[in-house]
Amino acid sequence: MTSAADLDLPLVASGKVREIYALEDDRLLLVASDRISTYDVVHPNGIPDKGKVLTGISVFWFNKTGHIVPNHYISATEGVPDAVRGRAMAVQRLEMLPIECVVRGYITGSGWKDYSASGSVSGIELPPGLRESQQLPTPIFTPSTKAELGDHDEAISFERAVEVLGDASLAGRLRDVSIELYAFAAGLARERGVILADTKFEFGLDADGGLVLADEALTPDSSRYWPLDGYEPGHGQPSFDKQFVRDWAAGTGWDKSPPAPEVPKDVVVETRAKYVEAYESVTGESFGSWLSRTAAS
Ligand code: Q0Q
Repeated sequence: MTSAADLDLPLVASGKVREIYALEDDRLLLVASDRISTYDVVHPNGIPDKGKVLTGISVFWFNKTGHIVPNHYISATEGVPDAVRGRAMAVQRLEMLPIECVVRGYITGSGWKDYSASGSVSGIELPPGLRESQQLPTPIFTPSTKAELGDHDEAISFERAVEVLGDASLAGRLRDVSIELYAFAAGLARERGVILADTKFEFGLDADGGLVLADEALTPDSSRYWPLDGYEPGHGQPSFDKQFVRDWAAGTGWDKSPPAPEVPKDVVVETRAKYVEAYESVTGESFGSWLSRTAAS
């Protein structure tokens, strides 16, 4: 797979499974790799086409949500090197805000742990008696501060987010826009047989101080997607995309610390198929149409 050196572009930032490079005219190139991580540890071998599926899903949601808030997406072809076509997008460079905007429509994961211990999530009191994976009465905004690479994000209260941003009005707008984006996407996903349980947005400010949706949007890496078919509160739900890898990993005796084991071929094949299924379920379009639209000329 193409690396930073191959692209011959200045590297701006790198994450576990993605990189950002500098393009001309104050644009950036957001590149998604085929790497997969479970329990925050990256496996040595990737899932073919994972980067293209996640980029295609982001582009789908950027194109669907411009009526709610502007976003940084520019193009998946113009200015995108042939070597990363389909798994990269040119985006507007922004001044990124230091808050991860998490919206939860269902109580699961760390939110379930928080609720079980305290009856609340990130300082938001919830009704008693909720069962794991149950849909919340209304989606909740549970921000976190961005961790350094390798650390976990830290859940904070809305009040703390106001302090971190130094601007109560901006914090309120992040909350309102994040909830509106989630509700819109969750409604559309459910029509297509997929539950969007929760998601994480990142925003930046443009040169005029306007709020702009950035990073990836509503992908299986930044969200929990569950199949609607078989959904049952009262226990954890199977991840739409990562369940095969998690189930295999659980059977290997791996202690979830680095290094992660190599994913066997059959699990790679099944997981790729789930990513393609996620693309086609969420967007309503064939994955082949994404490949064709973004193919190098
Ligand atoms: C920017 N990131 C995230 C990241 C490592 C993504 C910088 N439009 C933008 C964006 C975006 N998106 C960023 N900076 C300026 N303008 C996003 C955290 C980090 C790999 C991928 N870092």
